[in-house]
Amino acid sequence: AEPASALAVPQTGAPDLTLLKRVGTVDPTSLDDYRAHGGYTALRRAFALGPAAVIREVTDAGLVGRGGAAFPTGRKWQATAAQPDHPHYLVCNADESEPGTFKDRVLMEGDPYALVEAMTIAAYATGAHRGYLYLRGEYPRATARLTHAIEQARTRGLLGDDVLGQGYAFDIEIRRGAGAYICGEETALFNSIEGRRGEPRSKPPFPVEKGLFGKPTVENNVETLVNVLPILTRGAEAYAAIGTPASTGPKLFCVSGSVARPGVYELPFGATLGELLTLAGVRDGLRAVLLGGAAGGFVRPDELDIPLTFEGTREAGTTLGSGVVMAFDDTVPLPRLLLRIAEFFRDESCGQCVPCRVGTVRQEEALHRLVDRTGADADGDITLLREVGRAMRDASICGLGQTAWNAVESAIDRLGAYE
Ligand code: L3W
Ligand code: SF4
Repeated sequence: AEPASALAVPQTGAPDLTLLKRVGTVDPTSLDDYRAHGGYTALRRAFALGPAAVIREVTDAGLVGRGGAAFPTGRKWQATAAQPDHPHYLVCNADESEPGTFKDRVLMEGDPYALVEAMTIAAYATGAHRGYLYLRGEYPRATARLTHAIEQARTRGLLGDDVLGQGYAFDIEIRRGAGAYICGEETALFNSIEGRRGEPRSKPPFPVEKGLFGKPTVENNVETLVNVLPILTRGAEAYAAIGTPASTGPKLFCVSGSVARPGVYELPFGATLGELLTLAGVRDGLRAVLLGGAAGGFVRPDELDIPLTFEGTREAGTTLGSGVVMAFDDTVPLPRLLLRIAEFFRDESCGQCVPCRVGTVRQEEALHRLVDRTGADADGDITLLREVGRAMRDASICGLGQTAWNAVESAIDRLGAYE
């Protein structure tokens, strides 16, 4: 049986601009059914427009990356397309591993052909003829669905040497992760595909210039790519009318924890945290909400009017990340929760750079003392946490170390976790 993991909340007036519109409706194993639900109209439009105009549409739509960093997708595509070095590669980051994130799984399991079509458009726009889909190893159903969809698309001339009879060659290879969170970092992911240790590389150079196999590479998250379909079928202007000027379009939110109806919710950017939690049925006694996952930060119950946009969360001193909203009521022991987050980062650190390798251990030790109350000096441990956190943020090579102290810091400063 299918898990009840997708709760589509269509936006008023723009049902054909939603990302989840086919999830739960279309047969995910049938290419014919995908086409009957509007599939492959976006690719046809892309071929009619040509690569430069496709990039312009994506740029005008204001699409930014949905993996957490919100980098403008059109700029990334343009930079890759302009590289004289060849071949160009497309990599779809489906190594969804941020604690509390499960939106890409819902898209891949429920509407796999949408990702195949979107990857084909991204590759066409950026001059790539080979795409890699790096899929989280713990997602067997998504792997089976995408494997089947890719095979069917190949059989029907939608992948291969002559896509849709347009003389354009493109194919997709699936690579499965093996359980390491760090392989979701784009350059560690490239190393993993290349058969090396999954360790991040120093940036710059950015992947658009030197990525997979040292070649120009466009790397996008699953949700980012799926957004390209409504942009092309409805046009940049209609798409950009959704949300706010700085955060355009629809967004998927992963709601879990102390709520009656956990699941993936789709809302236009700009809805408030409180509106989303009301939809999910927030329980009495709400103590805190973790926004953006383990790499994000906590907010208080009196801050539920924060708008769910990149700029709104930034102004509120927190982050939207990849759309994680985890609610905790007052039965959850906060110090233990923080210790669990610290254990996660210590476990997942690749160990390549000292601030993160040592800092995540020191952070966990201090949080242990605070939980067990074995430390002689709680204030001293909090001072130590701040110093270690600053070193990790300032001196770590990649986002894992740079964000490993975010949640703990916000719990101390916003929630008074150890008062
Ligand atoms: C060309 C430049 N490209 C930046 C590219 C860069 C990358 C993207 C974002 O992710 C987030 C963090 C957490 N020319 C460029 C350029 N780029 N400058 O833009 O880059 P960056 O470095 O800002 O971020 P990042 O390292 O890619 C950090 C989130 O990731 N995170 C975990 C996420 C987990 C999931 C999941 O499970 N699905 O997404 C942990 O840190 O929110 O904001 O492509 O190459 N000048
Ligand atoms: Fe590895 Fe952590 Fe350094 Fe990133 S910050 S490269 S995960 S040790």
